[in-house]
Amino acid sequence: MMLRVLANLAAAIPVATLPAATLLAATLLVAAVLVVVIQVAVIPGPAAAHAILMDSDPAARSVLPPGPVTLRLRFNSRIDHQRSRVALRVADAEQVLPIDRGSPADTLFASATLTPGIYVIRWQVLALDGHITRGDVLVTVAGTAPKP
Ligand SMILES: [Cu+2]
Repeated sequence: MMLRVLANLAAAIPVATLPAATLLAATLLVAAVLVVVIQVAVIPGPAAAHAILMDSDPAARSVLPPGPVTLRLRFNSRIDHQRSRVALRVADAEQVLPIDRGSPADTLFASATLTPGIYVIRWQVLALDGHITRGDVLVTVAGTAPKP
């Protein structure tokens, strides 16, 4: 992103306004190249800065009673809520849950009403480094469903 900004700045300078602009453009190009070199040198591996699930509520493999529940998934980094997804899988049916708009930068909140069964909370998030990660949180809802 920084590189693109610098490159656009360099490209936007008209060649006719030489020579100060040339010097500036050259400086910006050198800076842009340096940014790339530094980025390549600093990034330790493909897993850097991916969003990793830190904890969830309900916790993985927990057993909870039926009824309304607020799901909370907290990650190690900020995530793009618009391009992230939480779905609930039960008995081969998948339901995408709306993500609460007020969710903090590193957390997804979503609400659901659960009846007894084995659920997979399937999350997919876009971290700010542009990488998508996904995972499952398995929970069991035990007990008798409330009578309608
Ligand atoms: Cu990443």
